[in-house]
Amino acid sequence: MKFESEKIRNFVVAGHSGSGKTSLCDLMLYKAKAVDRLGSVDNKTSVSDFTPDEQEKRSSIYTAYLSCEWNHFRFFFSDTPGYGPFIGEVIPAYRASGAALVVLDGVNGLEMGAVRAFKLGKSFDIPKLAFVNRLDRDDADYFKVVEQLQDAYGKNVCVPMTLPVGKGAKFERVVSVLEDPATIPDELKEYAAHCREVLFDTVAEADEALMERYLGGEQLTEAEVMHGLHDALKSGALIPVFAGSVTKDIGVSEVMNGIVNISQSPLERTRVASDGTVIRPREDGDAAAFVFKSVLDPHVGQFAFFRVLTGKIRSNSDILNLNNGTKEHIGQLIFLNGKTQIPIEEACPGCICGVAKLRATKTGDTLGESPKCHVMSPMTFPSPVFSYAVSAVKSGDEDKIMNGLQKLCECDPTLHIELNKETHETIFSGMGELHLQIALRRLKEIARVEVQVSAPKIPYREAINGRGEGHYRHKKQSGGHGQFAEVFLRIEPSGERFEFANAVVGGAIPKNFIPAVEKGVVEAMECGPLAGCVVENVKVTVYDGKFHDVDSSEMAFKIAARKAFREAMEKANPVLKEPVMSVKIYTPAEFMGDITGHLNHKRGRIIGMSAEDGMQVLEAEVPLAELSKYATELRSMTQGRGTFEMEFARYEVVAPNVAAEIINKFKASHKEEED
Ligand SMILES: Nc1nc2c(ncn2[C@@H]2O[C@H](COP(=O)(O)OP(=O)(O)OP(=O)(O)O)[C@@H](O)[C@H]2O)c(=O)[nH]1
Ligand SMILES: [Mg+2]
Repeated sequence: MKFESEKIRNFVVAGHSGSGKTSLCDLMLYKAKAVDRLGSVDNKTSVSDFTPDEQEKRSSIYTAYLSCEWNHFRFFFSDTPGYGPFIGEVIPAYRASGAALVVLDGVNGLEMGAVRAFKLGKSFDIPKLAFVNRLDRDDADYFKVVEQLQDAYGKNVCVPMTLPVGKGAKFERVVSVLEDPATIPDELKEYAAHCREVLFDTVAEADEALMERYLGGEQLTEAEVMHGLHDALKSGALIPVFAGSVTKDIGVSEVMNGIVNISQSPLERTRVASDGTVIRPREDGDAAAFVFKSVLDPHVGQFAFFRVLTGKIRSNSDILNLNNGTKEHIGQLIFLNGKTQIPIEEACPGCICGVAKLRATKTGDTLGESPKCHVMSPMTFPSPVFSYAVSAVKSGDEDKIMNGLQKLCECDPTLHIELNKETHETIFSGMGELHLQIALRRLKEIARVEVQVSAPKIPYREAINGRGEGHYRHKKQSGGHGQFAEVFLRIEPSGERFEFANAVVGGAIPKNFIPAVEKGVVEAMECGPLAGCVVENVKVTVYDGKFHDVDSSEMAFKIAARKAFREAMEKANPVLKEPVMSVKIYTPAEFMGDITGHLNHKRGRIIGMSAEDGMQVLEAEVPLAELSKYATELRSMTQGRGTFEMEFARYEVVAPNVAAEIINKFKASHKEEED
């Protein structure tokens, strides 16, 4: 099978969960005869939602890469999950695509998932098309959804290309606003004429010569209109809106034709490499491709998926990984239809294809036929908002778990794994509870290990508000080899994490033991006196001591310093500090009251409010300790429509009443351990 870039259309299907993206993709495959039988989400036969997890939930979890031929054009498209926490699957699909087809529910209209889909389209600078689906339902209202879109993205930008004839159960077909007005039902004539006028205005505005003819009353040819719409779509001046029902197979051919007729070919899509060079795709010349995704196949191992940017990549050829200089061998190239792999000989710009067993290639790398090819910038992903502390059920499985989790993180950049040095826990983070649970189920499949999870400990820290002095004489001189060391030190608050000064005069502590004193202090700082947390922001000055010619040792000075530091800490008004996060919450306006009230209970500070694409954006600072279940809480507070981002802001002193609770809890659990 060979492809021609001019005849490729490459798009991502995105939108809110439940709007019908997967059903639409199954129908497109069926209509294009890429499959013999129409797949169905409800019957668990979808080509796109093929994993057991997706079939069980009847909802997409992973992006499925699909392909079919329509009107002699090759479509490479992807069906993305609408559920917010699976954003790590959606971003790579956008990066690989040349346009976004945003699916909306004709009843619920412009929901959070659709807003996000448009926003991603804007940030990846790709044309956006809208398909208003589920218009067969009685309470659906196409015109209301169009109005919502126009309010959010511009009245003359979101223009209907097709209109529904009949409503609800009587919805029977769509008409194109560009077709002969005589064939448009009377009740739609005026609306269609208005849409046509806006479209013609848009087309004419882009071209002075056309504008002159248009204003002079001349008819524009169909080719001129299509060309103009194509340019307007490309520049973002137009978001064409289509009406339909996947269940009834109404309006879908019109969307597919629209994609063929007015969206870009991959040869038109220039990209900027990380060194600023503009890449203009061509079918000849040195080939380059961007690896946007890795998939773990239990049988084959790692599979790399790439989008060809320029030139042709062939099966059984060599290529360079431009990020690390490794020579890679491309074995059998394939493209996908869900889980079905279709072998191909060569791939041209716009193709989305995959290859197994690359040696040293990760997601975000660029492959190139020559070292002169340019490296593309990697993708950026939102930071995780939900974490588990994970540990092995069976001791000895720790390495297997770590390896397995690392592989999962390579496949999904919104998953993170790290060993927290302060709490000594392995922290597995992602975009929500369900996201992590699904990943842990995958871990069980690939590594055959069981893990247990708990809420991560908060890495509190301890600091001081005042100054303090400490002294300790360590002496064990009865029987055997004796031990002796004495240390006097003082501590004070510091802007640095840790400062150490030696103010000992006259050799009260010989110079060679000073490093041991510092080591003793550093060890003591690992476990503060209040709640056993790491101590920071202290300056320690050792100013006096005593030693013994025979019995003093490094060990003895370490012990003395440790104890002296602890005494000084207790006198220096120690305080507990906690990590505070900057939080950005996106929500429909109706939930703002509940969200702010809830944040107040969480010791949160509201920093600001604004509006973005029809959503309210609330910025706040909230202690991490209050956010451990926020991803889940926000979902339930907003019926799944609110999302949030967070990042570390700073450590702040914990209010005394809250600190007392934490300290008491620590002391109680410590006592239990000692008992
Ligand atoms: N009435 C009606 N139902 C539809 C239509 N299209 C899809 N559905 C149903 O809507 C439900 C959700 O459809 P999906 O295709 O799974 O939706 P999705 O957008 O892929 O959802 P996520 O994968 O969760 O993001 C299924 O039960 C479909 O049968 C339609 O045109 N009309
Ligand atoms: Mg789906």
